[in-house]
Amino acid sequence: MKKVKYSMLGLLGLSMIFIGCNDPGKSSNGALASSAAEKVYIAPGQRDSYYAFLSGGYSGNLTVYGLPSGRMFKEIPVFSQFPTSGYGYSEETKPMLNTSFGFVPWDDLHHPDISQTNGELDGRWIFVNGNNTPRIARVSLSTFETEEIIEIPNSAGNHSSSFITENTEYVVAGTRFSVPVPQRDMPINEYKGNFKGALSFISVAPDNGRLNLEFQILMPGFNYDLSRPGRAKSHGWFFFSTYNTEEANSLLEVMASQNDKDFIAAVNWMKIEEYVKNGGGTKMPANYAHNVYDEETHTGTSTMKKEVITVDPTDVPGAFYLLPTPKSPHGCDVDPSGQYIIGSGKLSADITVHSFDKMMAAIEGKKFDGEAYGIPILKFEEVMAGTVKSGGLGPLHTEFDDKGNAYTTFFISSEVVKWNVGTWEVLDRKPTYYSVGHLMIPGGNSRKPFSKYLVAMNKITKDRYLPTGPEMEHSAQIYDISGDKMELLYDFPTHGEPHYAAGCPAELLEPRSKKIYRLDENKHKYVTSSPDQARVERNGNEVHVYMSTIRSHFTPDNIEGIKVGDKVYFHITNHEQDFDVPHGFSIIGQNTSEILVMPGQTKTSVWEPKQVGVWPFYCTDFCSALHQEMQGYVRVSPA
Ligand code: CUK
Ligand code: CUA
Repeated sequence: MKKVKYSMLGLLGLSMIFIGCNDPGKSSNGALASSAAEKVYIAPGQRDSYYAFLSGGYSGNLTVYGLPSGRMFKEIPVFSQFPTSGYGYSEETKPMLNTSFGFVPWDDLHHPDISQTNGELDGRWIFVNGNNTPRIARVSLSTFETEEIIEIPNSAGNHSSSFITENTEYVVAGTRFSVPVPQRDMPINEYKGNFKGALSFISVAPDNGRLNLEFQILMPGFNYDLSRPGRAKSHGWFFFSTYNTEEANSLLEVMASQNDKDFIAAVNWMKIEEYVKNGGGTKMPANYAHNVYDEETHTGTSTMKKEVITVDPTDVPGAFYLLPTPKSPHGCDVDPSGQYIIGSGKLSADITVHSFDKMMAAIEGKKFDGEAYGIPILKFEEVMAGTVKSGGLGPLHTEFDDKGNAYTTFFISSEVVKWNVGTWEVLDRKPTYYSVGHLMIPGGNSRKPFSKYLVAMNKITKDRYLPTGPEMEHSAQIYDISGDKMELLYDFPTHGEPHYAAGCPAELLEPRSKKIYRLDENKHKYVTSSPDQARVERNGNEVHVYMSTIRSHFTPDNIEGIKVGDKVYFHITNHEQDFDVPHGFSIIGQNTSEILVMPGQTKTSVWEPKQVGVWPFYCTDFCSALHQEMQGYVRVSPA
């Protein structure tokens, strides 16, 4: 492969010039005609027409917004401990953060993807990835709670994740870093040829969404950046962008002298699935946690898995090909028809589009340009469908509308460029403020986009809001894309770093998202089904308090017989059966967090009293006019 000199620093420097670039005729901040205000204004009592789920990046959480208002409705904790609800603190949710490395109460969440049926959003679940300690989570879109987390062995920097196949057969996770597989003590500079890049296929049970790591493909030691499923005509394939195909163990070298082209890896997962079903692949020891939150018992459990099936690409001929793609492609996107695979070389000005039909013909005609570790490299000219001469710099990510257009973000030139899929003609461009990463059109990553709004998620905020010390929240922007030209409507701050987002029409989630847990179906081990079952039980040093709550009382509310050195478990069952009436619980000196208990639910908080005395507890959520009366005492006697 040819080496070209590339000055990355020079390119990045350009961003400073482009930041703040003006659209002629608009004011310098991109603000618009007054009609923009009407388009995002949701009058009191009215509702938004779309849900948007933004990743929270290093917050570890997923945030829920309304479009077009940009109002934040909820923060769903996934890879974090979250005092607002007690997630990761309560006994029921602590197991969710278990890993083979122990309790890891943080991660870096990048890419949400909503479940699909026949390539269209079905709104059952949303899947997200944890980058740092590789994990995939499934969040319910009826409870808006994290229901399952599976750790991914043999992976590191779980970045080309968590994208799903057209019928949610699999949620797919690709490793960013290649690593020794299995992990072992070896010299880092022996990376080349020895490290492997694991691509993981995790099946999703159609009825309840339960995850199972079915197989891992051990690819050459590249970095696997992003991925997308084939859809419609390309259903059965999955595409992964790669960089560092040099297999350098220090990427400084890659920046200075980089391959002219890296690859998009095309993987025929249906072929591999069949191969594995017929007994193919190698069983390999691997330790990884599988954490499930059960809705009936309201309790999470963690199990350690011991084994994974790995697949060597050379063992499944016809299932793996490499499509040369210029300049370290970052984004890898597939259009709604499944015909075009878009690779955005982030150090490039142009966008490369591959054709699925051409790819199949090139495979048929064996139009190869060598191979890498036994995987055929297809000839660039044979698979390329076209190039978008964008005039921008640093293309990253692309989404689609329902009219045959694509929208690509440009990080360096800070803009969104709209172009036609098929003619590759640029139709419109609008600045972003500033340095945009991903963008999201509801359904824009499916067969059926809803082409009303586009949300751009920016990496730099600078002067957009009132300053808040040395750092500001990231910023998203809403564009109206219903007309020929995009129109910037609104800025809103996000929480954490919004890498990517998924959105859907509001009616897809209603009314199932208005959830009440039924008390008579509560199968929690420590449920208090009626107030007369409330009690205190001692078992050695362990004390179990079975407590019920209803406006505006805890039962029991005077607890005696507790001693210093005891471990007190407060199992609190919320007897409310009305929508939106949680009760909270907190006790003095608690070194975990308050917990919030939903109607019909049981949650457990642990308290280890250290001091003799009579100590109060109270409800933390203002629940009625008598909320302030919702309190009690625990008497703690000497050990
Ligand atoms: S990444 Cu952040 S801008 Cu993790 Cu999808 Cu490209
Ligand atoms: Cu219950 Cu306040």
